[in-house]
Amino acid sequence: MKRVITYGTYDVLHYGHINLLKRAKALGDYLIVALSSDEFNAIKNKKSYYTYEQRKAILEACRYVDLVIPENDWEQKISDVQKYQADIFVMGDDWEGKFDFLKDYCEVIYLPRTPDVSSTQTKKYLKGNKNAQG
Ligand code: C2G
Repeated sequence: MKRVITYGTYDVLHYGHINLLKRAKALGDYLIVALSSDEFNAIKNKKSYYTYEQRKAILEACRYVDLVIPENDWEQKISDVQKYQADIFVMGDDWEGKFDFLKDYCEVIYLPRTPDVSSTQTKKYLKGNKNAQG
């Protein structure tokens, strides 16, 4: 039973997120997503459109996700890997190298990001349309 863990805000879920989750799940049998809390998003200077509970409900509906846990700070990854017995830590390669300290505890894999899609871009587009509709 190979367990995979990944972290993120996962706001306004899009195919880039799904592409990451799909590949992460394919590396093992069980995928844990540590989902950034609204408070941690503030620390990351990210304002999500959906609340933690809403983002959690959306992720739990995703076929690739087995468990969603809260991500409250930058310091919890080592204890998470130990607590949830993760064999593999996965992130998009915009984080390449940033979490190599976890190599002492599990396999660390950075996967290529899906180009040309982001929650920020989607939100900007929708905002523009709303203004256009007045
Ligand atoms: N991602 C991707 N392709 C995109 C957008 C995102 O592969 N076009 C990946 C990111 O690399 C990340 C995951 O999807 O692995 C979630 O993206 P975000 O919600 O933007 O996560 P982030 O804010 O980078 O949070 O402790 C780690 C942080 O919580 C990571």
